[in-house]
Amino acid sequence: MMRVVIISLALCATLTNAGQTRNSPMEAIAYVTGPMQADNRQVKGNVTFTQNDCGQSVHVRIQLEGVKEGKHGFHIHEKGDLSNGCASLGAHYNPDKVDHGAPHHEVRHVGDLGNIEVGPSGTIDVTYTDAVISLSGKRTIIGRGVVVHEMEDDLGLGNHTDSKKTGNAGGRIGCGVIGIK
Ligand SMILES: *[C@@H]1O[C@H](CO)[C@@H](O)[C@H](O)[C@H]1NC(C)=O
Ligand SMILES: *[C@@H]1O[C@H](CO)[C@@H](O)[C@H](O)[C@H]1NC(C)=O
Ligand SMILES: [Cu+2]
Ligand SMILES: [Zn+2]
Repeated sequence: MMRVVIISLALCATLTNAGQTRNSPMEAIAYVTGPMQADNRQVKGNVTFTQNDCGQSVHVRIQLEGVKEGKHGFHIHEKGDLSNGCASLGAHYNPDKVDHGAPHHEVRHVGDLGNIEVGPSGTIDVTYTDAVISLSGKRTIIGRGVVVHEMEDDLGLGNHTDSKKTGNAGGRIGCGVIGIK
């Protein structure tokens, strides 16, 4: 764990001039929309990301409406290309080329943020932190995609053939590109 922290600090340091440390938090936002669903719902909202300094955890705030009640896979995907809607955002952001997992697993894609759980209102406003994603350095999520899935992410624990690749979370009901706020 200590080694991971030191490496991410070193990656951040290459971005700033020698001797300087960044002291303003970085903020990013993704405006999220999705295709009209069969039940006439449409996912809409935003996801904001705040990182107080290099190598620190990222605060993620997810505010969405129009989501079907239940659990939905929520990931960072590798591309920021919406030319073919959510489909062109590519696969889960996975620079380490490892198996899909849960946010708290040792082995996970960088983009694996687990599930969001939406109540009967279809709206959600949830905030949590993640220590693996970053808003700066070589493995920044800026310019990549966020995707809300139709189904629950099985966190790599299911027996479907896609479990270790995507969590078998089904189609993409909402998405956006992460930009600097
Ligand atoms: C994000 O979405 C929420 C809920 O729809 C809205 O209240 C808020 O103003 C939005 N924030 C931004 C920066 O667009
Ligand atoms: C595993 O597969 C079996 C048979 O295909 C299925 O009935 C079961 O629900 C699956 N379990 C999980 C956790 O997906
Ligand atoms: Cu996904
Ligand atoms: Zn994944």
